[in-house]
Amino acid sequence: MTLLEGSVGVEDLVLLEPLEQESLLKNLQLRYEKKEIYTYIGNVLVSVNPYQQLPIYGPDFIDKYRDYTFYELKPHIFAVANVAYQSLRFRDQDQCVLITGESGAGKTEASKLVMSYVAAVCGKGEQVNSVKEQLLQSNPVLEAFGNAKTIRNNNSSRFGKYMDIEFDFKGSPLGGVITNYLLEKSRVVKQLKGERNFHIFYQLLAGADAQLLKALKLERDTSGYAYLNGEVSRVDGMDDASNFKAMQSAMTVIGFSEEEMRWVLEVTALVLKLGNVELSNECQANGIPASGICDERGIREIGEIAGLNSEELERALCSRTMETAKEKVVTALNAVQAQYARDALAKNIYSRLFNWIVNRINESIKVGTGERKKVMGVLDIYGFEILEDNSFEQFVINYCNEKLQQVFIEITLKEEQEEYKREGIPWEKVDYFDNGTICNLIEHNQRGILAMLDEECLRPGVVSDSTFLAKLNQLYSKHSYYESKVTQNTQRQYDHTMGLSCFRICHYAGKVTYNVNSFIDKNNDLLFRDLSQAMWKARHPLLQSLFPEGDPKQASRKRPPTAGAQFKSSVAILMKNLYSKNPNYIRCIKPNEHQQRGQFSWELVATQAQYLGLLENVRVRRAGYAFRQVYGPFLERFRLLSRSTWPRWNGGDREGVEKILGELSVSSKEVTFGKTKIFIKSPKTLFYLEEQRRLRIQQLATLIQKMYRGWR
Ligand code: AD9
Ligand code: MG
Repeated sequence: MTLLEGSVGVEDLVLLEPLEQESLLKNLQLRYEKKEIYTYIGNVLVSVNPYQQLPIYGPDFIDKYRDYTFYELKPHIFAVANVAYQSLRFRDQDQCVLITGESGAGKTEASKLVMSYVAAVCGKGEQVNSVKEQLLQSNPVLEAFGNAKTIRNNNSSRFGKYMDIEFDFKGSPLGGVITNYLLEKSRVVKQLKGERNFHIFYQLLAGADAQLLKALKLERDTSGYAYLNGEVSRVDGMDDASNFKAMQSAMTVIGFSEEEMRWVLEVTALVLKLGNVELSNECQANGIPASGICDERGIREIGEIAGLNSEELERALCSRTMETAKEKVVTALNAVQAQYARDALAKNIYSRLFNWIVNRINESIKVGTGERKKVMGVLDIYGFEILEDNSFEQFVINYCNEKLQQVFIEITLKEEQEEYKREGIPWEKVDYFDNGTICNLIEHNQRGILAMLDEECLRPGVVSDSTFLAKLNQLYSKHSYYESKVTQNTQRQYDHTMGLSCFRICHYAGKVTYNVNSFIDKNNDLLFRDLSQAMWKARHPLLQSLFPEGDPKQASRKRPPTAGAQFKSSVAILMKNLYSKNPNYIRCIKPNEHQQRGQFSWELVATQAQYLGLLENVRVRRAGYAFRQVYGPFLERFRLLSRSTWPRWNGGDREGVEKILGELSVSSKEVTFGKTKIFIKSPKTLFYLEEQRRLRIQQLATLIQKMYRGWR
């Protein structure tokens, strides 16, 4: 097929002619201009963010997609959701829907569309509807606390999310489990120019009535809060007050009690108020500057909300206790150190509150262990990030994306080849980039960057970000995917743009330069014991429960795992989970940097298409086959199309399939017979078969009607 001017391009990139980056982008652009935002690569869905509401998600579309097979209708996210759900139900295969793409590409919207489609087609009844509502209503709650306006996306998810939805044998939802990954907690205390803090703070101030604000000791005006940098308080098209109401009613649906909801808002208010606690070098302890609190009222109010003695809180913020085997030594912190401690406390309270909310939702949607379940996982995780200044957060986010790419490569590409091998079908080798070496560079148990970082964090003596970097530079001086200012080997150009405190990783998606500043600190993620102990003493039940390590009886001397180690192990669990399921891919693309409808920036899409490996994906698909199925079910479905196999067939499955395709004169170039499966090259052939089947069913129905009338 060629791309005709004025047409909407090809619906499946496998049919593209000629196949190259240019034609692939042209096809996406052509379709985007015609508001056709979805395109297939075989069973992978490419989705380009329309930045406008399209009339393609209503009940009419749900009905359409539930009744047809994958290739019969236009490419659509509902078709992917439908295949996943139907395979879960009728083939007894656990599914996962992997949604990837960069910030603002449409992952979260896609995940909500998948969830709402599945909710619309799965089961009925009061009990089932209540489970569905709980699952769907988890979104507004998590978005309020975990999303924020960034430069790239007005509703950017600042955490990764994986949700398993569990079904019974009839395909009705029973409940689910949400796993969250690494909330960007640094946002609580500081935001970039043009960005906001998490939505909930603005929602609370705009949406709470006067009585609630008074009870929480808050003022409505956002400009009075140091943690809401004041520069942007409103987002175009976003109604914080009504979102607050929606969030509250979502919490009620999920099953949060009135009391729990009050606790959550109190802890949120507490974080805001903590930001306004000004610390200055007002006292002098033995001639050394020591910090003190300027605004006594603020700290008193925090004490009242938290059920804490405010003097004790002040002491915890302004000093640090070092315990040795023999004695306790209390040192006064200077203002800078105390501000650091205050911010660390705010970040910790907020991120622990977020985890508590996720756990509380999980408690409500949890399914009993006795039942046999089928599972559909939906992954909406932060996309690959290349910012101007990349730190520890970008490092772990990009590591996660590197792993997801590995899953994609291994499953889609390697599996594809291996299946042909297993089925005894000739295979033309397609070269693809295997990113295993990059994953190893980061995660190798002894020699990986994360292991080096942990080693440095735990090593006694003077450690710093620069000793960590020096270690990396020494270890990876010859590594093909590692670069730094001092490891320029003979093949590489000396790079003047890279700072001395930086290292660079050549990720599958592009080169990213990371600044090591604060890597040690962020990986350690330690909160002074004085603060956790003070929080544990709070009479506020929720706040207290967030700091179990503050309990002097419980406090173990054992160091908690580092942030990097925790992330690595949760990624490993995620990967294991994904490998055990049948994957369905949605690759989201962001068409422009301005969140504008109708704009298609060629350069921007080209970069994404390249690192999503779209062309490579099409090549593999095209060298291969768009459709394959085990002979038995295929014969069962199309048996009625041949006189030899209908109404009865006593031969083998493969022979039956041969008979059908022979009788329909399907070209031998179009199909290949594997050991256990039939392989069909183009979606068109499959579509032709489906069409023939439909006509035949109509014909049979008319026949039966006639016979029935005859009998009467
Ligand atoms: V981030 O990595 O969390 O920053 P996402 O999740 O990839 O990012 P998101 O789904 O939040 O992006 O989409 C960004 C915005 O694009 C949404 O707020 C919508 O305004 C818009 N969008 C995305 N998908 C669609 C769609 N299918 N229809 C209409 C859409 N608008
Ligand atoms: Mg998102």
